[in-house]
Amino acid sequence: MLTMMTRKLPLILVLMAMIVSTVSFLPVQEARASLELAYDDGDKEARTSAPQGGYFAVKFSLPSGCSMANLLSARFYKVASQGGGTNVVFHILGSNGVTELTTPVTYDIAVDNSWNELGLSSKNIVVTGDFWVAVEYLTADDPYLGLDTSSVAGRSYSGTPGFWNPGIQANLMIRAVIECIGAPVGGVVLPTNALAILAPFAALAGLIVAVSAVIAVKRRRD
Ligand SMILES: [Ca+2]
Repeated sequence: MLTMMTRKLPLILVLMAMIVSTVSFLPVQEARASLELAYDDGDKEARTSAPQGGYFAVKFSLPSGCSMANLLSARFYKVASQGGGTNVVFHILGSNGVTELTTPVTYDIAVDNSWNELGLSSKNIVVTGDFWVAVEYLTADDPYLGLDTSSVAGRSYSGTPGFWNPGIQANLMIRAVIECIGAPVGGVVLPTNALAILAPFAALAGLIVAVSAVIAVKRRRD
């Protein structure tokens, strides 16, 4: 009786592992959902603006576990200003802070005291490491950009591409929204439930137990 139970056990474990693997497929897909990269804390203490032809930029790094991503949008927190023109030009730059990853996009920062979001998903921009979101001012001192002075993440720059000044002692309120590409390897830092991350490992553990049990049964027969 005991021997029969032992023989059935590996089959049950294999079935359990298969079920867990199937279930884990859906949460892992969820883990690829969009992720906002931010170095500011979301609360502005001040504002800033650039001269005509000047740039502001934030240098972004992909989170660990994400080696490649689609850039879905760029965000700019506008503080109310009295000026006329609010058009700026967004430049998406590669890790060297110079190479344009897409044709620059002119965008109207229209909404006061709010995040203004430039959709970029149709541009199919793929980033594989650090990248920059730079904003070129067409009008002197307009629009005002939110400034988070609570900390200094060291990600904010002024100047022009290739001549970046890292001396801003605050965080410019420019953000990027990405979507990681490819299956996460060894877990990923995206905000998702723990089951999504642990399920593939649980399935693997189940398989190892099942294989060990089969070997044990075979040895007993020998
Ligand atoms: Ca703040």
